[in-house]
Amino acid sequence: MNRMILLGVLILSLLSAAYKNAGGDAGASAGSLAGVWKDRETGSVITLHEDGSADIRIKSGSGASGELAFAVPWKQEGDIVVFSAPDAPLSDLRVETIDGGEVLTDGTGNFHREASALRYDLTQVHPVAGRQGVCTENGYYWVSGSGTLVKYDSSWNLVAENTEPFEGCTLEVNHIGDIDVYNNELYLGVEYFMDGEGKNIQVAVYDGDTLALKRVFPFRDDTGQMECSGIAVDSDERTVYMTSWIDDESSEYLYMYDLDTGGYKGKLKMEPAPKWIQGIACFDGNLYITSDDGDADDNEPDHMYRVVVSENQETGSVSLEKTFDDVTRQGEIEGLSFDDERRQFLLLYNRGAKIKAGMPSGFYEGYSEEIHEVFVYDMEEN
Ligand SMILES: [Ca+2]
Ligand SMILES: [Ca+2]
Repeated sequence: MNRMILLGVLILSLLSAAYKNAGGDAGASAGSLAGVWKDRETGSVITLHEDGSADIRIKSGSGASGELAFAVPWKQEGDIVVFSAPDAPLSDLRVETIDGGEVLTDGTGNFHREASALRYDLTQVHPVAGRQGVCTENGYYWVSGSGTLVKYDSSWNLVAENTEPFEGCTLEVNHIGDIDVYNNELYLGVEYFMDGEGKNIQVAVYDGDTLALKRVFPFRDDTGQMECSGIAVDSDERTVYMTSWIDDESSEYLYMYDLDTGGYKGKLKMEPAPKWIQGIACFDGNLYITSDDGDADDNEPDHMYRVVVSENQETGSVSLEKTFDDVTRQGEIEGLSFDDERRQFLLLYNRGAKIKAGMPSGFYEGYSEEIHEVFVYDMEEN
């Protein structure tokens, strides 16, 4: 109880210092209030998850007293957000609409939904041969399956294929996740994946034309990484980032390797960390992560999050970037890529198969096979 009273006093004092802002977030959409809400004055963040749980992180404006974090259940009743814990200090938060935007407010402080700087307009859908990842460079596209690599030209005609991509790997591996490309070399996180867990995780580099293995980064078994679902090259920071799909503490981190030497650089903590991560990409200095956090059984959409990395590469601030309520049928979100030249965003999405422990297991009604598609979005500044 003392902790809750202390929190209540702290929150009231923080909120009373928050400014009133008449401008709403134009990017906010109607419907569920789930998402990341931020008080721009203090940096305090309330994350309302669609499963009914909420993470609340209260920061002081000056940074003097640091940060408090707690979790409570929440639900939406009309324009009021109700936290189920009866003595939760934020139990009377309301939702107001200001200039078309939504603002969570207790009357003194305003939490704005973190809107994306980009707008994504779906323009094309291409069936592809692979259920894991996608990347693009110089007008070419590459797609990974769990154990295959294919290359397409700018019109999505197949131009190369490797059905034995693990040939030449010295560690036992059987799985590829999302992939990336840099200077016509493909970057893969390869691993031995079984029953939802990975081992022998390693960065493997492939030729962008022949799709043959060229080299691997030195193997490290002491990083704490339990699985590799995706990989991204940040050429400015000379860093290769790896994600983990497993829902445990190890997947709250991004694992970093030196692009030039292949050496392990350490891990970066995501705050708050998305769950069931399937892919990662770097664009305009930020990282973007796809998360299979919507249950296809209940027709829930999956999401993409933006990660702003701190200067020392120790933490990343996470906010909701896009809700994929525009795909053909809800299923399993996978890899992603940004095409800087064409200002396009590419998303690999699977539909039709029921997924158990990360593996296809039977089909939904009307499907006799799993369908893999790349959704292409034109990007505009918001
Ligand atoms: Ca995957
Ligand atoms: Ca899903």
